[in-house]
Amino acid sequence: MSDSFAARPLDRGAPFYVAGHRGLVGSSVWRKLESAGFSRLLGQTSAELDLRDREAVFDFFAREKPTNVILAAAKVGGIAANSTFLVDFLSENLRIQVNVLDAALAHGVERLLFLGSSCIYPKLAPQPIKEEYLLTGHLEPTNDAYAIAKIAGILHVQAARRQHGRSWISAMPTNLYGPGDNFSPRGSHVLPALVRRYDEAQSSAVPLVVNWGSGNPRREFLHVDDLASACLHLLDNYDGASHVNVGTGEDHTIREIASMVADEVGYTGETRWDTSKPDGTMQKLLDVSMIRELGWRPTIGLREGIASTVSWYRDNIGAVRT
Ligand code: GFB
Repeated sequence: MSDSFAARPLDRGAPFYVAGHRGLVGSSVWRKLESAGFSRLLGQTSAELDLRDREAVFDFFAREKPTNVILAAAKVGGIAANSTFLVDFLSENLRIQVNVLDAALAHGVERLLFLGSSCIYPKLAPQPIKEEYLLTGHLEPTNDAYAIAKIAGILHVQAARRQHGRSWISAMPTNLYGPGDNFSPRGSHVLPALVRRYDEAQSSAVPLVVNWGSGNPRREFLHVDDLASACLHLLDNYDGASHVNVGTGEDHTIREIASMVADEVGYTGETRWDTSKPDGTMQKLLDVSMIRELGWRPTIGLREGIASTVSWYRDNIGAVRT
């Protein structure tokens, strides 16, 4: 790729802002950076800094002068939330991104990583999906508003590279899960929803569980701690214009995922599928050759990841986001 340069490993002593450090992704990134020896991590809760407030964001960057940034703050949710709160997903994500990226540009941030999502790709993209398939077809309607905001973020980062020579990059993770996820029945993604539903059914001896859709769509799941390690790997090793897919390269039907979760929680009752609920896209498996060539691959297997998520959920049942 012509606009791709060898990156130098980040300075572990430079101020590093993790936007969204309390979320699923940001908290994992924070733990990863701490364990990798970063000594000046900056984080703000949404009560301390509302990223939709442009003036407040500029004041924060002027005061703290971060050298490096990971933009993990976003309004996120599963298929129901995405297809219901379209304006919120479009508007809030655009405002957060534009404010953080503009402030980072104005205040000289050197390395920045923007996080997107695999839903940026066309609904009917050939599988596995290569980075270059972006903007080659229509989006999946259940998450088009969110996807358009994320696509704008990718373009914003590329524009900062082209117009201002910034060494900023973007990563596109596949479906994520792990400790600290949102387990709310209406707002969550499928994996935490299944963990909660099957765990509740098992503990109350409910004989029937009803999941959404047909169970036939295929999804690729990446543990959030693997994503965090990929983010640091990319910042240390990659400085190119193309966004980079981050996934495992393997997918499963939702039916298979449900069965793995049921096994893990010890549920032995019946499962049915409510086909009045949307399936969403039938497959979005990422082509992960690019990140593999950059020397990264995931280390947490799906069964192991589901087991640790179930155990985290059970330990934190009183405090999970509902
Ligand atoms: O994880 P999920 O909400 O998001 O749903 P997407 C994945 C699949 O699981 C769909 C099925 O086919 C759902 O119908 N499913 C079954 C369930 N039971 C449930 C349940 O109880 N809750 C949920 N949520 N799903 C999202 C996008 O799409 O993926 C976002 O809306 C984002 O924009 C995210 O990109 C990664 O994979 O369909």
